[in-house]
Amino acid sequence: MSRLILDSSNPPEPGQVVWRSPSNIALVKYWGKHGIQLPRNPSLSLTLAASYTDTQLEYEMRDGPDDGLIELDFLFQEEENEAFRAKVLEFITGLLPTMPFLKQLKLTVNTGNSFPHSAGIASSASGMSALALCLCSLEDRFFGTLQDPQAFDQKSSVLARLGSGSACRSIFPHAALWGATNDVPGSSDEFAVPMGDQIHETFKDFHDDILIVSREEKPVSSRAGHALMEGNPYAEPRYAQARSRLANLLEAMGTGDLPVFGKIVENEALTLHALMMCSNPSYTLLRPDSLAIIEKVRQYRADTGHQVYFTLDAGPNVHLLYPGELVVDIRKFIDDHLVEHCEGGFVQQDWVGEGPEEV
Ligand code: 2P0
Repeated sequence: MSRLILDSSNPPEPGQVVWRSPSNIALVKYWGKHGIQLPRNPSLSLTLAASYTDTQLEYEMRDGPDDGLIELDFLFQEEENEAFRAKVLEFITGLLPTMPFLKQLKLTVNTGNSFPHSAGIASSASGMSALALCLCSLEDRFFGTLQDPQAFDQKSSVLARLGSGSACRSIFPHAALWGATNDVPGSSDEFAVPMGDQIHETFKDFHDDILIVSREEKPVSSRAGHALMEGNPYAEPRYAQARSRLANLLEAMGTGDLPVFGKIVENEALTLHALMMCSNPSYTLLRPDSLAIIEKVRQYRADTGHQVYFTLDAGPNVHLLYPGELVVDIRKFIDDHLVEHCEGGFVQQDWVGEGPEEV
C-alpha cells in the first residue's frame, strides 16, 4: 500500500470524528497470545450495548518540520490522565509505519465511559475499539482508502486488536469471532469477523447483567495473565479444548440450544480462572462472593428451570446471561439474592447490542 502521507502544501481543515463503541463478553475465552497480539486460540463473544466508550478525536495539521513525534492531548472524563495518555501514545506510535500521517497532526482525544470509572468493568475493549474506529474514520476522510464498509470494519478490528486483543471483537453487532478456525470461513488471527448472522434470534435478545463483586483494581493485569500462559503446563490442552468447544458452541448458538450453550459457557469461565490458579506464580481473581453467586445461580436454575447462566471476565465480577423473556424474574432474583454480594449493591445491566456507531 502507498504510504499514507498528507500534502503539507494543501493541509486538511481542522476537524473531529466521534465514535461510540461497546464492550463485549467472551463466551469462549481468549487467554494466551503470541507475536504481535495474536491469539493462541479462537474466541467468540457477544457484543454489549449499555457498557460503551465515547471517543472524540480532534485533529489539526501541525506546524513545522517532521520531528517524528506524536502530538497528543488526552482527556478522560474531561480530565487529563497521564496513565491512559501513555497507553494511547504507545498504541499510536505502533501504527506510524502504516499510518505515518498521524504524526503530521496535532491530536486531541477526549474519551469517557458509560459506566463508572473503577466499577471493576474493563474498559479496554470499548476504549480501544472506539479509538481504532476514530483512526480509521480519519484515514478514510483524508485518503478515501476505507470506503468499502467491510474493509473499514476489518481495519478497525485490526487496529483495535493491536490496542487490546479483546477489543477487536467489539466492532461487530450481536456476536463476533476472533482467531483462525476451519469452522468459520474467512476467520483470522488478525481481526474479528461478524457472527450475528450465524446465531439464533434468542441470542439477539439476550441480557448480560454484570454483578460487581469488587471495584478494586486487579492484582494481576490481563497482559501479565496472558504472558503466564506461556509457562502453563496445561496451555496446549487448553488451546485444543477451546477449539473443540468453539465448534460445539457455534452449533448450539446456531440452533438456539440454551442448555448446551450454558454448559459450555460456564465451564469456559471456570477454566479461565483455573488457568490463573495453576499459573506460576499462581493467582486468584475470584472472591468468596463470586463463588457464592455462582452457587446461587446453579441452585436457582435447578429450582426454577430458568435458563440463566454465568460467565466471568478476568476479574471477580459475575456476568449473568439469559434470554430477554426472563428479564423480570432474573432482575427479581438479583435484587432478592445476589445484590448482597455486590460492592455497594452495584449491578451494571447490559444486553446484546448493535455494535459501534459514529456519533
Ligand atoms: C477475553 N479476556 O476473551 C479474555 C477472557 C479476559 C477474559 O481478553 O493484553 O484486555 O490487551 O490483549 O484483551 C482481557 O485481555 O488483553 C481478555 P490484551 P485483553 O475477553
